Amino acid sequence: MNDSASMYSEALITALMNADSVAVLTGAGVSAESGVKTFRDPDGLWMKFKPEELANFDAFMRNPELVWEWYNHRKEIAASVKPNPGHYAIAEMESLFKEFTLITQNVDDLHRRAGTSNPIELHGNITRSFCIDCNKFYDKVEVSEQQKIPKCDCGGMIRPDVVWFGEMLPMNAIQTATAAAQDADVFFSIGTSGEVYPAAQLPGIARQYGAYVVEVNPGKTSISFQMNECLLGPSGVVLPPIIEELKRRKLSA
Ligand code: BJW
Ligand code: ZN
Repeated sequence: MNDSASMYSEALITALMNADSVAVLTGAGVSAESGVKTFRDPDGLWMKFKPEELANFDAFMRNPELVWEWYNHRKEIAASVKPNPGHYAIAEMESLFKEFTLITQNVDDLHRRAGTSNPIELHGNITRSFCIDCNKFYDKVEVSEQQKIPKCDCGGMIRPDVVWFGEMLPMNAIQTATAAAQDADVFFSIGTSGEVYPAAQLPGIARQYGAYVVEVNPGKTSISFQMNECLLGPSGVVLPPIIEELKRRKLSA
């Protein structure tokens, strides 16, 4: 395995030059340079908040007001920050390969805002909500001092459209993501600790099916051992030079 502090290998560039199909899995680390907190880093969200009190359905039923307060706060942060060079480098990859799939665990919508056309959102999207009784989807929900928990036309409680622990991932999303991992010639795992399943299985599936698998992360993770190459550094620093080099080689090929 090649471990390098941000410098990519010639093997990676060769694999990318020969690749028809590239897939990328991202996690919270990709948005860190935009100012969105990760979950499990020393200053991450789970250091301050308990997942069991906020990110599962029972917690929502016990205290919907608290859960909504937390998600409204995060919605405001997501809306106020901007995509960073890592998001933009990933968005550029779309035009460089015959097939490109972006699979994200992030709910902040920053990949779409950076120009990725059809991100597969494994854990939902914080900008959307739905009614727990009739499943009606809402793009915008109103909360106020009087109404701290948004209510549906049917009277049911509305919840954020995110996937909490113990909940199934959207079937179509996980199926498409698994197929993309199986089909990929090169697979990137970027800014994720690899702690949460089933997303954390995807790099291993890609490797098993023959992809060249690359991790981009400032540190080692619990899935680093599955990689062909680990690029140690922030994604906004590591990715842009790879894309620039690839574009240069493709132009002169
Ligand atoms: C940088 C950086 C920079 C920093 N550049 N990088 C198999 C085995 C074991 C357990 C399970 C299993 N299958 C299912 C489970 C249970 C559970 C699970 O995985 N538990 C584990 C924690 C043990 N999974 C589930 O419950 C899932 N559902 C499911 O499997 O359904 C089927 C089922 C149902 C019932 C019973 C059994 C099966 C659902 C998981 C839902 C996860 N939801 C959350 C919250 C989403 C909403 C929200 O945002 O509020 O998703 S939890 C949280 O973790 C969020 C993230 O998407 C997810 C992953 O985190 P991520 O993105 O990796 O972030 P971090 O913080 O962990 O890592 C950041 C990384 O970035 C670090 O490595 C940094 O170094 C790095 N970094 N700066 C690049 N600049
Ligand atoms: Zn309803």
